[in-house]
Amino acid sequence: MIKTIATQPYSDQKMGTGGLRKKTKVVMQPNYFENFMQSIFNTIGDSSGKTFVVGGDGRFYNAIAIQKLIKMAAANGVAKLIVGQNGLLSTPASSNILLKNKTDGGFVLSASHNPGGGNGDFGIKYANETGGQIPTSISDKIFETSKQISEYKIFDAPDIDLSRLGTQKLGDMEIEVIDSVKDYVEMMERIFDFSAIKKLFANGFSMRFDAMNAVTGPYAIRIFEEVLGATKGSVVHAIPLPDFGGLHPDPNLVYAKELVDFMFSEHAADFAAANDGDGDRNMILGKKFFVTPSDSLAILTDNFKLIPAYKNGIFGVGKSAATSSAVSRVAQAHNIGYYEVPTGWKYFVNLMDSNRITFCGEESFGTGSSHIREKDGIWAVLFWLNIIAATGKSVEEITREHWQKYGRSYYMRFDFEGITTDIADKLMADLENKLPLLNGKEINGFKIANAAPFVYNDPVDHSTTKNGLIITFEDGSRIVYRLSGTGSSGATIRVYLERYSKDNLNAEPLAMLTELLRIALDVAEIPERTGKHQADVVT
Ligand code: VG1
Ligand code: CO
Repeated sequence: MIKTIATQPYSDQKMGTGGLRKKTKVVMQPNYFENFMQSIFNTIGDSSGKTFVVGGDGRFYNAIAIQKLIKMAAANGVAKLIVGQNGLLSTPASSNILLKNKTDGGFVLSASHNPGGGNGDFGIKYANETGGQIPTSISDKIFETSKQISEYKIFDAPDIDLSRLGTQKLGDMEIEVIDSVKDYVEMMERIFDFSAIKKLFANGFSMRFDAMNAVTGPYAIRIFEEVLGATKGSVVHAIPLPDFGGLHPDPNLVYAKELVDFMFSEHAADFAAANDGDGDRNMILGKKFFVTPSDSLAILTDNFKLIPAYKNGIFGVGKSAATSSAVSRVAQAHNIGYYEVPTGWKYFVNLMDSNRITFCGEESFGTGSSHIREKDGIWAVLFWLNIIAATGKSVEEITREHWQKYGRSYYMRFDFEGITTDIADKLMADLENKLPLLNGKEINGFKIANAAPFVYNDPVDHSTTKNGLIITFEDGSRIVYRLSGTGSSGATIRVYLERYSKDNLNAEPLAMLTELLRIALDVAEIPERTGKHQADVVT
């Protein structure tokens, strides 16, 4: 019943910032998905006795890919798969199940915040026994294997019924279909003060949660409406759809526009949040108020004592280099560890495993803690609700008080999308060569203190990663340049700007950053080289 199928290698199965991400049409090419999965199984080596978690965000092609994955796992000698009902598991839920059951790894079929559907994107995130996505050293091996693959193994059997909870068998492999939501809710109940949040809703507090027609709908309905008592209908776009109903499930000011418009209208709720396709990102909004993810990380960290699971102390905090420095001031004030890592959650895993950090976050709407090894959208939302319940303050009050105490890091990100790869690569290479000449220079009143590539030395496995170029000015302002590693066509240049003020707390971010933006574009020659005078997406 195990078939060995001859195949030709593809040359492009290299994982990026968060797994393999491609156009759905690319993944649907003959044997494309099978090649990639077999490359993973070959890299793992002996799978006998091993257990893996399997789920996805429900996007187009999930249903087909998951059946292939199950049959290939059985053919490759895997002992057991734990699968989310109907193939659904959010990325954080998957990490939890992986850790809770001490399994050997997990697969989330998702391209995260990228659009789905036949003309959208598809992806595969692969985590190992740490509960986090594999380090580059392993993904490089998988990539090398994929370039030489000549056959794959698959079990010849009818499809597995994933709607039925409980245990089934495929050959010698056990398949346990589990409730996608239950374990996750139990974990959240252990972390946060659910009774305080219940009281908040019982007293009429209103909330809107936008699941963006992606995986978090069922989690959000269960937690916010059924368990915590938010009004029915508080969760919108709650049914996971294969094409996300045409939405681009990226929770930011641009793509979650409907929610943003609602929160800046007269009918705004007291609090709102959105999550991305696979449930690891979050956006936090108050009434007519937006919290930047960098500020959110700083505010959550500053308030750790209000949360039952963290009240006895936290180890430290990590942020990606591109994220604003707001949290560094909080770390200093609380005298806790502070780490800056390259972009991508996998870089936090060693820091969490070695008890160096408890919280971590990225400017790209990702926040989380060591309760799992992925960022966690609903966790961040519950953290905010818990702070609101404990303090009786609004999102805006909490944020403004934070600025009063620590000053404010004005922060924005500008994305230049759809650039020819060669042009983007050359732009970054030329800019890197130019950096040493910039040191000490003054441009339009901004004096450069340091200009260098960001290089990270992992204190645990001692690996070195170079990602992005950073210009730091004497007043603490920063420009960070990076190429995106999650796109599925062309290149995206990301420009991150930050400027700190101790006492000017109520300015418009763009007004504060206009000069820096001009410098950033000039120095890298972005308009000249890309033909773009404006960013495609500003967040
Ligand atoms: C982007 C973000 C990064 C995030 C990654 C995965 O990567 O900038 O912070 O970790 O997406 O997010 P890039 O390389 O395009 O900048 V998601 O929600 O996969 O899982
Ligand atoms: Co995501």
